[in-house]
Amino acid sequence: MFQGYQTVEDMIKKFNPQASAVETATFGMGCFWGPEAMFGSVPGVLRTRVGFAGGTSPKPTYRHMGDHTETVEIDFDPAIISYEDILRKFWQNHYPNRGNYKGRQYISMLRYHGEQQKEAIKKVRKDMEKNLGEAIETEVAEYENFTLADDRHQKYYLKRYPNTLEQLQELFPKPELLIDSTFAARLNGFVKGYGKLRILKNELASWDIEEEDKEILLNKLETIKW
Ligand code: MHO
Repeated sequence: MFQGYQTVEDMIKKFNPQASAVETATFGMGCFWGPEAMFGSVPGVLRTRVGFAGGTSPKPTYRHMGDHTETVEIDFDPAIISYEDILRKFWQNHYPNRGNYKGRQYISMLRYHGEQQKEAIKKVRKDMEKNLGEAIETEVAEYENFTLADDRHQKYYLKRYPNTLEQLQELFPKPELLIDSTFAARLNGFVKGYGKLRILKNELASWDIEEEDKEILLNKLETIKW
């Protein structure tokens, strides 16, 4: 049986597709479980995690979020998917003008990392407003902080499949390994109805990792009972 490893860096080198550059996107679009699954299924997305951002209160948690918002954070390879593509998916997959019916917990929110992302937001926002026929109310500001939510919220839909999770735990025996695994992000999307097994298999073939490690992941796909 595969013995696992000690650090997240080891896991990333072994099992995640290697990217020449990594960019981060931070956003809120309602309950964070769903968008984590959706973005997790997208080729070019390397890692997904959920937490709290956009507020000022210290040490936010799910029960005591203060003025923070449920937030999804993704690391992606800009050579495969652009930040503009991510923004289009973001606005196409939620209605940004619902108002703040539950305080700030579920507001539509973007936190940009750098000037390029800021400009991309302005540009895509204009296109999206044209499509929507109304002004978009998404709150936009510079990224300041992100606090990881407790473990039960990470890859939430995957966690509803204890059998699958048990099999993945052989490869990713610690919570932080599961959080940073590209494979786990894809499966979290898959169990929620995003992505296709056949496409995932093809994508795996393109990952820049050792053949024997690809085999380990493919073998998991075959042995997990869906
Ligand atoms: N279960 C809640 C949403 C949870 S999400 C992490 C509901 O459906 O209202 O906010």
